[in-house]
Amino acid sequence: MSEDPELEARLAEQDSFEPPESFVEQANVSDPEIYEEFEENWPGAWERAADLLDWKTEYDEVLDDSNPPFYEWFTGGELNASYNCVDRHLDERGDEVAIEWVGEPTDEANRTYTYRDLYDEVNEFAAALRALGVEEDDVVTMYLPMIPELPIAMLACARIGAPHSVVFAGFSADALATRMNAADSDYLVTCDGYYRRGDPLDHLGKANEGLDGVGHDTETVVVDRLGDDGFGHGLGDDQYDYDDLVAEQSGTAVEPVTRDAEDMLFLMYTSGTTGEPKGVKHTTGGYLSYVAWTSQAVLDVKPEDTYFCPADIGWITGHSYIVYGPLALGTTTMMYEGTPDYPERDRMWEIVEEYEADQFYTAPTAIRAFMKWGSEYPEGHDLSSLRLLGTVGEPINPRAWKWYYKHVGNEDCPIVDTWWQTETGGMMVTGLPGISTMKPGSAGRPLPGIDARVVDAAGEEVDAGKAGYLTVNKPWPGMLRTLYNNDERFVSEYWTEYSDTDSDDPSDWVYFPEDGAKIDDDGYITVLGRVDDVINVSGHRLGTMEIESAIVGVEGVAEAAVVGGAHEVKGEAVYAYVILEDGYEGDDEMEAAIVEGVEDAIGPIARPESVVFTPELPKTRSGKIMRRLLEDIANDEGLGDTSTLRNPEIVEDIRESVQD
Ligand code: 6R9
Repeated sequence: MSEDPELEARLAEQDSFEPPESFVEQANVSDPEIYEEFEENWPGAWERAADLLDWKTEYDEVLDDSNPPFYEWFTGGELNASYNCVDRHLDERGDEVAIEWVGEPTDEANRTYTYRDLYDEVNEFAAALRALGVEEDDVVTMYLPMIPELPIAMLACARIGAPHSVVFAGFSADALATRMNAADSDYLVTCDGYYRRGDPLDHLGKANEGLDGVGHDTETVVVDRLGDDGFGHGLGDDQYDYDDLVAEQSGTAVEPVTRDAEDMLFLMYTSGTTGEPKGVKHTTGGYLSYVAWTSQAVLDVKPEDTYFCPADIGWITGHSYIVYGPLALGTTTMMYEGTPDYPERDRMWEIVEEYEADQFYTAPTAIRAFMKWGSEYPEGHDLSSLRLLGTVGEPINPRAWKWYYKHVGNEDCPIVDTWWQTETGGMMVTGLPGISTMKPGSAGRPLPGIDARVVDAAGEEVDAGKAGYLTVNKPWPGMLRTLYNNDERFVSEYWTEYSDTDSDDPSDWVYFPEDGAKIDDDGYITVLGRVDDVINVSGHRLGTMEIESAIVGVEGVAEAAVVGGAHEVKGEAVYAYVILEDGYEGDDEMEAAIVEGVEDAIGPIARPESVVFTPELPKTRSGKIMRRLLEDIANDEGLGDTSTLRNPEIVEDIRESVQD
């Protein structure tokens, strides 16, 4: 598969691709009628998703929409998520692999959990959590990297009806404390450390620092990941060793508690327009059916597959499409601890080859990095086991799409470009791989049963080719139910722009995801990116307000504005414009202090790509910072309309300092 100029030229010109015949023949979903089926029988067709689960008590109603936007799905139904992801597979698949874990160090053995092993450890840890005092509905926080104890702890919580709140391990101590305080969470599961590009990282030190900022008593379980490489923090009061707790419960079985369909399965904090992260609440019945259904229909997951998504479980993608979706279907899900370039830039392909992965689901930022590194890395491996490729997290440009299609998929695998959000629980706009024509750069049509549209500011659908805003005009089972303890903010964040908030008619309520989009004549949607103050760095959502408040917290900083600017690999990068107090110098030291301030408050992913010191910020006459202008400067795209600007001359000054 070396560079063939003729082939390259053909690919460059081709703007639509049919699903490969070999794929269509075996696809889980191959009948195009499915779109009509959902349209004609809505919401009844959603039973198809619920039918993928084992219910302890059948539900009475598919959808209760009597109190929009507080929709309820599969009401009256009862089930347990841990039972559905583990126990029910034991009879037929007890000896099959549930989780295949690959650590970053290459000289370390992988860890394989069959469904039976997973059952044992989930039960033992569930018993241990109970022994610690965890009761049904207590929020358990997890601050864990990509180690098997993370999904085990999630499933153990689900078993005893304790919602989990997973905090991405790359987030800072402050971020951990904020989330534990917001959820009033008394329990933490964390670990001593993990490996990054060959070096052990001290994680417990960071967790302990976070715990110092938690305003109530806590109990902490610590997983020993590093062994001899650990940092010797020891265990404090109210801290317990994971292995000891599990050993004490050896062989204990815990009856899965019966949960209502609408009971909370987990919380996930995500960035929004204001500084406070939002606690997105997902439920047991609707969420689990939705991720099982989309894993089956879009990722084409079958029980005998080995499915590989190298995302982090600390993000929603990992919750839905490493843990809950694949395990609900009884497949083998892979976990990889480290970075894709360690020890070499072919680590992903080495794993795909060794474990004969059937699917590979990653973010465009990773694909852009692979492309930059060169096609020799995937070409050095036998990737013929792959049947389907997927992308998630940000728009993918056609060039990267085609590179992925050719050099990873060998033109043999459909690509699903899946648009969705933490709030939507699962995929919303994407092709069905056995049915849909693929158009690189466009996510595709909304999935069956999903009523997504592209509208103008007045809510009218826009013509093909015109940019507008994405909306979702009907509820769906995987949707968030509210923001934790904050129904008001739930309504104001998602349900005001296009809804009649006085109405109790569900057709007057429209979900607004805060993304821009356009639609073509075939109904294919191209998502253009966020229209709020959220920056998408390497597929990770970061709030500008959170970053700005971190910068303003640095001594000597008077004011800051943060915007996203285009970045070759990350998609967007953080650009910070900073005004200093009198008497402070915009020197390297100050820049380092600002970068450190951001890393401490949020984590290294939010680190500014560049810090520009400026005497003023461009503002409108009403005093609003003109972010669009700063974005243009970051992207060097000209200055747009400066006529409403209070201080137009400042723009040129900023531009000059960026170019310095
Ligand atoms: C799953 C996830 C959500 C935001 C979303 C949008 C962007 C996600 C995309 C995409 C274009 C895609 N986004 N998938 N943009 N094409 N296929 O990423 O959740 O972290 O909550 O981010 O990501 O802007 O609003 P989350």
